[in-house]
Amino acid sequence: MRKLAMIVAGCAATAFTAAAAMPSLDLADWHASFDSEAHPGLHGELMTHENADQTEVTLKLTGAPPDAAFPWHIHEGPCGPGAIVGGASSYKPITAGADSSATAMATLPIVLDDSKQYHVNLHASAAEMGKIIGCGDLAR
Ligand SMILES: [Cu+2]
Repeated sequence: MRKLAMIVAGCAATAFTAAAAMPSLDLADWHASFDSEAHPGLHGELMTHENADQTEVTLKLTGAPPDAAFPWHIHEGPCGPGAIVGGASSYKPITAGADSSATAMATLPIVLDDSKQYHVNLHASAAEMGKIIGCGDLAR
């Protein structure tokens, strides 16, 4: 069992690396960017990468308040209300370092539907989930 798990993990890592290195435009991948009125100077960039039946999501922030932690998700629909995509437990809050930058990754157990709209949002804090401080529509 242990050997099998290592082989599977190795294949996944290899496939991800090989695909990430490709310079071509991959229509399966989505991206989004946003700024924050609540935190002037805060900028977010989101990229997705489809990997078999999963979606690897990377969110990068610059200009964030140092040590701030923001819950974030991809939601269905354009910026506004919408269900969380891939389950809330797939996402861990993104935490800024002393240099005001942050990177978070999430692995969603699904692939995004080309016929749907999605957005990424940044919540003010775990205690203020209803306050959205940044939002960007996903585009391909
Ligand atoms: Cu959210």
